Amino acid sequence: MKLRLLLVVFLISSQTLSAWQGQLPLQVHSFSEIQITDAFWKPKLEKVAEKSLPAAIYQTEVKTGRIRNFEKAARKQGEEHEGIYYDDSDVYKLLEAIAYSLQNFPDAELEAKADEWIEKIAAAQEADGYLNTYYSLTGLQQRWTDMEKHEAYCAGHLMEAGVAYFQATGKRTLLDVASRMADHIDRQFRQADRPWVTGHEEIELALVKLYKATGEKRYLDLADWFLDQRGRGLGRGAIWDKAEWGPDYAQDGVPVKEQKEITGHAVRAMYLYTGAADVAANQNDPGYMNAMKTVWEDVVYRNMYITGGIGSSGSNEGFSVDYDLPNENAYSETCASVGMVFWNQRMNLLEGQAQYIDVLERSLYNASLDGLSLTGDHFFYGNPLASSGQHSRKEWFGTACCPSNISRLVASVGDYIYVKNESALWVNLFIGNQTEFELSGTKVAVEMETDFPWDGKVSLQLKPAKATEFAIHLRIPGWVRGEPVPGELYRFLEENTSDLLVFVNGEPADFEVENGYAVLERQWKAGDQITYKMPMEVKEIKSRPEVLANTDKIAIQRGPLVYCVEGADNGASLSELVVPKKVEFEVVETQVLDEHIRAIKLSGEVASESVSATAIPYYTWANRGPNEMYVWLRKEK
Ligand code: FUB
Ligand code: ZN
Repeated sequence: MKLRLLLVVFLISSQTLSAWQGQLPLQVHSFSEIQITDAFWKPKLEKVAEKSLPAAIYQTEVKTGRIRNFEKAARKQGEEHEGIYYDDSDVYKLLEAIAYSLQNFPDAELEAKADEWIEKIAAAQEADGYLNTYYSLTGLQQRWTDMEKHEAYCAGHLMEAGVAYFQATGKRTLLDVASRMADHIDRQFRQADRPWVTGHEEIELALVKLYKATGEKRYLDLADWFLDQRGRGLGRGAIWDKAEWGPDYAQDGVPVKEQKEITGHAVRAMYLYTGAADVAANQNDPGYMNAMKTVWEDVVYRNMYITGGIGSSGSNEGFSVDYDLPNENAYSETCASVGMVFWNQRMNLLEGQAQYIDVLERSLYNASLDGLSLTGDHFFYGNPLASSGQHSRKEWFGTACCPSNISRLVASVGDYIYVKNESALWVNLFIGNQTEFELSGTKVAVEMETDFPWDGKVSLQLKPAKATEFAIHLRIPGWVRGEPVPGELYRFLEENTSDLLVFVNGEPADFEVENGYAVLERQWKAGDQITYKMPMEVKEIKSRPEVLANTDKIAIQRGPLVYCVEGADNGASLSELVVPKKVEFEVVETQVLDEHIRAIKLSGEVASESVSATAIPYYTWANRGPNEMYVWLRKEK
């Protein structure tokens, strides 16, 4: 018995290793090479440009003192810091979102505003490269004394912004400011062998971006050094001193390569694992990946909402005990869902497995998008799965991490459509676009057309410059394969009745299924067309019995979208709704504000009484005033 177990372990780890020596990790096909033409996403990119960014700019420089802090730090006249010690990060994250948006929609006025801010940021940098307005204005002698004070977190967002703005505009000022701060940090800690555990992770993933943008290997080494600091009893500061939190709150209880469970603050965890995956990908080091696979299962199998949201508990902004997934009190921070998108993308790059995109897609289309109002200028910080009417989207928050996070994600959503290597491409998300690849040495223009997520038909037009052999991997979503999420936290009530259909030039195509993808490998020529049709049945979902909040309840999903019932469509007493055992679903085209959607009308009888209700996609709720809302609905036994 023991021998067999050993053999299995050996086979698994040797598979992992051989994968590393083969075609993995895959590469992101950058959104900057993609033109989004999609009817669902393009208006969202426009809303971010036209509404979200101006709203955030107004809050950042007029309503709050975030930009004034940089001006004051540059003046060095002992003026007071305004706001919270991590507010610089919001300025940087907003600049990153602006950089992405400028690539989608060039805008001279917006670019001039960003340039103006960047001059102010550069002027606030200390002579030794240090940059943090909180400490510049409250006393530089206190800098780097409390690991919880987010200095490295703010620096990370500065680096992400510097890289993004350089890539968008070719302008180096912010990138150089970020590099000087990174050099300062490297001298302070890694080169000085001075312990430092980042209380809020972020700099790790940012340093990898900085390394890739500058080619300076020391930034990658510094990222790895920060990861390696964790779990060794080196953490000092407010969170470590707080008895109910301790090191696990900041994922500092165990060295990263030995971690097995998800703990603590959800956003911190997501940024940590994203950074660890980035370092792993650039160092061909399977240590981080092997640990993260177990942590990922802990998240997805036991601690994730059906919306893809995570971090159910408000008290620690993070994880609670397994299966503790309350609906009305769900925290499910927008930033944590954005982090789920980042982390799952990296896991997919490392392993080439579609299951990570199943989770990414769920978090993106549901818990993340819910963070942004349909008007683009109001935001959710937490994303509950039930409401008695007490929740509403806000213009801004005291801690304003979420608005710029969802803005940067939406503006760069093209990053999640494809991944590639030298001789193959993987279609991960179904978003209408035009782009060009270089595959097997040939330029290949690709055009994707679809009405997803409302319709499951996707067509791909291929135009290689000359007939060329390469492979196309089409993701077969879990909700097509009959498994809403990897693991058994959620199951469909009924088996699937139809399957994926794939056609090449109108003829049914044979395909191998590999790692959750339909693989089409052949010589492709200009004009070839792939069409595939994913069934978009309305599905009822139940959760594991351990999730007590969902006992005797079902949720409704169609395609990647989780649905909810809201007072605006259903009047009062929604909490008394019982879904008939034999329920009929009808998909109807309608609108919520200016958003064209497919609603689902459900009807039937419960105890000889007719019952009917209208469900809308979860991400569209709370756009018509405060309302009752439920994702999980009582089901007739
Ligand atoms: O601490 C900075 C950000 O504020 C975190 O990522 C969010 O969870 C919020 O606490
Ligand atoms: Zn947030």
